[in-house]
Amino acid sequence: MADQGEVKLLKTWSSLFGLRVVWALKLKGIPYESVDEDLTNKSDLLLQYNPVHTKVPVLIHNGKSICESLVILEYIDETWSQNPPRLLPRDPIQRASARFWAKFMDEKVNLELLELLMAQALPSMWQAFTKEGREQEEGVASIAENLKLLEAELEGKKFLGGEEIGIPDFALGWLVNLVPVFEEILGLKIVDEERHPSLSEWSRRISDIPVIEESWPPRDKLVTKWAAIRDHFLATARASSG
Ligand SMILES: N[C@@H](CCC(=O)N[C@@H](CS)C(=O)NCC(=O)O)C(=O)O
Repeated sequence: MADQGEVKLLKTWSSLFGLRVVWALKLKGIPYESVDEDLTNKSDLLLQYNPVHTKVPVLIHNGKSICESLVILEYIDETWSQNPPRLLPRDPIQRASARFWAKFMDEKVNLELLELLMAQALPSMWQAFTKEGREQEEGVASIAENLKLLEAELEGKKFLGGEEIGIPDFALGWLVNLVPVFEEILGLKIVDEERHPSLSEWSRRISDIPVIEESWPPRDKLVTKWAAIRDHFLATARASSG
């Protein structure tokens, strides 16, 4: 294999956006140095290499930085195009579709799940806090609509990208691990075998990929982290109302 140069990845232990990049690098067999950031005390490296958003992940390749997980995935695919798997299809219409679904994950599925977890908590949504039950039901209904769209898209397909795993699968991949964590904290079911057979099958297929299986953050640690985040926001909202 040609020398891949110096590759460094800034991430955190739990970042779902960081995981996308870890999977791409590992599946393509690209050696890299991993640097875990503390986002409460951002390193000079992070501030220097992602001055616009100061967020992880950041890929640093031969001293140049690439930011935003979906952009990084495309960079990896183009830079190491000889290394399988190909993360974006060759065919322009399929490429467009892969990008469409990756964007859909970020704009709809991922964001709405995070909002559901935080819903009553954000100070701007304090009004909604008093209507906890209905707000939550509305959130769940909206997520269910998006999951229905994904279910239809996945029917009869191995991966969202087609026969091979690709960028939209990476974009949705965290769902396999984090949704059960959110379900546990909120005490409700979001994805189930009966309503989402194709999504459930896809989840198992993703989980069975050794590189993905070995890189999940520990579940207990995730439950503790997300429960604490939610509690923190709820407490802040209560304090600002009182
Ligand atoms: N759209 C970005 C999102 C990245 C992101 O939200 N990263 C979080 C960690 S999961 C972060 O660095 N947050 C720090 C901050 O908001 O200051 C991507 O896809 O890379």
